[in-house]
Amino acid sequence: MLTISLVMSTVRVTVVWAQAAEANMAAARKENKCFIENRLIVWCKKDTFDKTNGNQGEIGSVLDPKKLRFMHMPLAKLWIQTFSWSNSFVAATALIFSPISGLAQTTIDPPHWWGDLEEGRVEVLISNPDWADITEVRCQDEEVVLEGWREGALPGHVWVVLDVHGVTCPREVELKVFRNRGKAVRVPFGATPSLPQNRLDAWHESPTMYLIMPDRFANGNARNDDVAGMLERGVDRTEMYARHGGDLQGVNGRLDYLRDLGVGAVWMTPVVENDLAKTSYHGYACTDSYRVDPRLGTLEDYKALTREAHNRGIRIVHDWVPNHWGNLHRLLTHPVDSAWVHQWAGDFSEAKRTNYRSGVVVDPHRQEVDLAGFNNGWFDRMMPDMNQLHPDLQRYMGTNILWWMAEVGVDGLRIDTYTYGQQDAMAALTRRVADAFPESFMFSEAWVYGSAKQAALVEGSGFGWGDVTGLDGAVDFAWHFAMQEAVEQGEGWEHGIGAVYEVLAEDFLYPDPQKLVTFLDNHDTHRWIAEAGSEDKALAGLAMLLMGRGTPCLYYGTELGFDTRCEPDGKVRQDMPGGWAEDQRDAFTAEGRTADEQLWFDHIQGLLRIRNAYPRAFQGGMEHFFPKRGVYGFSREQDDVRIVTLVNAAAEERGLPWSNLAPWLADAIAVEALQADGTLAPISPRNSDTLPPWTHRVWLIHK
Ligand SMILES: [Ca+2]
Ligand SMILES: [Ca+2]
Repeated sequence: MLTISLVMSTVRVTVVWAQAAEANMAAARKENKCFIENRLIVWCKKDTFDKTNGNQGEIGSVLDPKKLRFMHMPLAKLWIQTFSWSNSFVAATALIFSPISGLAQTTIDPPHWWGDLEEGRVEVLISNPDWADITEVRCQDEEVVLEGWREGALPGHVWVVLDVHGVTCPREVELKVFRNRGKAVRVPFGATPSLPQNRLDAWHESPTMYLIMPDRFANGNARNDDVAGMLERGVDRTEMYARHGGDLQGVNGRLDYLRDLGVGAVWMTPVVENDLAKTSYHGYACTDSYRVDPRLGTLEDYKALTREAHNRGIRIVHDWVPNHWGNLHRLLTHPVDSAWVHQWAGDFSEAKRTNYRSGVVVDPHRQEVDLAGFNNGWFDRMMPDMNQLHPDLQRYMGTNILWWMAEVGVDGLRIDTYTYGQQDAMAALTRRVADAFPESFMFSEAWVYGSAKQAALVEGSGFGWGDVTGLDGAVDFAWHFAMQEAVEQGEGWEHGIGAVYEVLAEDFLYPDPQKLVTFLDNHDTHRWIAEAGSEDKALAGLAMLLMGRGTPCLYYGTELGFDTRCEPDGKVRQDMPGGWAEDQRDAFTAEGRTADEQLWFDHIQGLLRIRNAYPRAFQGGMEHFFPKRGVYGFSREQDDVRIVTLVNAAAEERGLPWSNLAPWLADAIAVEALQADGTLAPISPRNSDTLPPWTHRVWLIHK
């Protein structure tokens, strides 16, 4: 009897300790302080989180690794271990009182698949932290064939390969997961014969893209502003790093505004779940790869937005982040395999951070330690660096992005921090996407210096990874930096406006330079109007962006004259006036805009009206002349119309370089010039005409 009591006490103490450990873990999770070390999630007791930018700060001591072995162990497994410590009668008695087992949620990634996507073959990952003892997986169905299964490297995961190519009608089947104890658990899985008809035609045009941070654009559904169960609750529009309540429904409700402006594609910062305790409104710290963040809406909201956009001829670009996840991603808090994340010894420190030097990926003289530091370092302390070379992870990521494309019908992918992923693995991943959805438009974000480094990633360039990535284009940082130089230095041979010319002269590097995504600003830079430094410079830059070569991308709010500096980045992610019911005015309507806002709106709308009236001119080539005494110009052509853009980057009034303009005007029967209010007016260009400093002209030459 005494023995039994002693064992009972041991069990009780173990239970209490395990519950305390679980509570510690929950507390640490709440405080958003953890990272992965070896096979374990290491929860930190304290750190000095810098509230101003949310990125910096040293993490303090970690919990005793010996205890972590138990902390990481699912409680159900701890109970099983308890069996071996005591006699089965006592343990069985204790189990009766156990309220814990079986509470964890089961997930299946992806939850469904299509018979005609990758020939209907898919590998799914079924996970439940309580399942440390999976013995078998079965699927008894005539049309869905289970080809094989295997356990994950760490407990509570099982990979299952399914073949659904023979599915004749949409169906939901049950995958049965057997465990050591208890009955089989049924996990539903959906299969459909063919992909949904939710796509536009192949992406051949060069639409004007419009970048939106959905949390900051418009609040279409106040009911999702505060979602129970999320670590960050509620909204605070006075705090730049808090959530503001904008959502997918808000974007959906402003599609007519975007169409009226002339936008042809919407790229939103990531819409997947970002469940961190703070500062995850931006979407780049994914915590569930298969879920729309509930603060932004539901999967149905995302599909409805895409459908409505397509109805207006507007394409949707999905922002994909394969380089890093949020540290609280559900497959990191319940890890599949320790090798999925690049491990660094000790606590997080600056040594663990990536060196951000993108050029090393193509540098023939690089030291390997720099490449490893770049590739494997963490983008941020809350963003563990993912090891895309791991075959399981690479397949998981590829399947995941195909699922989004198929399910939602998105038209394109913007791939975040593309160079930071391991290059061979990233090329394999994007090649897989290009093979499955060849009609889509896929471009990398690669903050590199120089056109050649950009081109090394674009399919068809013939060097670097340019034969295998499947990428249509890249974000054009080379042009972006040259434009900064132009407004800073003005007239110049190789600098200033000369730098813009030199960048464009290197377009021979790309199979189709029109597919480079040009931009003046985005959510990580100063807003263009602030960067340009004067209204004239900013207007000229916008004309060069929207009339120039490439697929231009506007950052939301530029059309209203937003002019903040990225000091820090929260300041360039402000709310659109009128996006919230409580706003005093609605700048989405002409009546709600100030006169100054209307000036910017008219300018951009006028340019886009020309772009949309002559779409083939902007899909094709460009002719330009190198700057003459600070005056630069280029032309685009469609049938009997030539569209000429001129800018004087010099600090003084300059004449027109007539020997360059004469060939463009030789066959002109009429010329119109774009006015400040967005309308066109007839003009008669003359040799004696001059351009004041930093003014621009857009001419329509009818021939
Ligand atoms: Ca909302
Ligand atoms: Ca990386």
